[in-house]
Amino acid sequence: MANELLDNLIEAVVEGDPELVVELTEEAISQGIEPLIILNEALTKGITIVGDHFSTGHYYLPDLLLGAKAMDAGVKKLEPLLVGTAREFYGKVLMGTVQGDLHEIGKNIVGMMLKTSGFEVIDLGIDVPANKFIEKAKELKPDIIGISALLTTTIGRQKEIIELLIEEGLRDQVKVMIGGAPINGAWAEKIGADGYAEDALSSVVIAKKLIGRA
Ligand code: B12
Repeated sequence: MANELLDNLIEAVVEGDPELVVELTEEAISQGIEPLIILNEALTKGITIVGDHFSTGHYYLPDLLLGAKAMDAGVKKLEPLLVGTAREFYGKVLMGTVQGDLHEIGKNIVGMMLKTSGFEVIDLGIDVPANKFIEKAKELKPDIIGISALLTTTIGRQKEIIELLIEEGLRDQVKVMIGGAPINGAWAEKIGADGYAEDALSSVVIAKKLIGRA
């Protein structure tokens, strides 16, 4: 039953149907399925299929948008169940998606999980210029800067931000954690990031490691 429900939820994201996603997410919650299972095994799987359909030319941009809206509707239903369980304060994280990049779902989920786990998260949003990260880092003195990029054409911005931090003499005052679908450990190492994570749960592990609390 649970599996069938999760399969239907995947399908509802693939079909870009926010109302159905909300309905099925509520049903999954009421059946006692763990929110993280709903997130990882249904919503995220659904949006990944949407991306695959786009790369094979079966879906167009409006389909991507619909898929994103559908996923977002489900995530909003899960959010109250995921937040507010932390008992300890770990530190401050400044997050944003780089300039030229409008992808925010993954960043938002990472931010949500960090909050749940006891971090204060300041979200700069999407399409954030490198100098905005620097300006805000000076003003807010975060422990970690989290930089998201989803396009191969925008991941270079992560490098730019790290270079600016060095130029401004801030690099040793803050840890840098990067992420996004095209990001891997080799890229993180190449640009001198302190850490990278491929999903929201490992972001929390890495963030705690970076501040020496893992
Ligand atoms: C939804 C989506 C969109 C939506 C975004 C809506 C929104 N509000 O976010 C819209 C429609 C706007 C969009 C637009 C475009 N998109 Co798009 N999009 C996607 C799609 C289908 C899903 C992305 C997503 O939300 N995934 C779900 C989340 C949960 O996963 P995630 O983002 O990877 O995040 C996880 C990890 O990466 C990590 N993470 C993410 N950020 C961070 C940050 C830190 C600090 C850490 C530690 C971890 C971390 O943790 C997250 C949680 O698990 C992907 C396909 C894919 N497989 O990624 C394409 C995809 C990224 N898009 C793509 C493209 C080409 C585009 C467009 C250029 C299309 C066009 N022709 O206009 C535009 C670009 C717009 C722009 N300037 O940004 C390509 C990129 C190809 C490439 N190699 O560069 C992809 C891969 C699709 C494809 N297969 O071709 N897109």
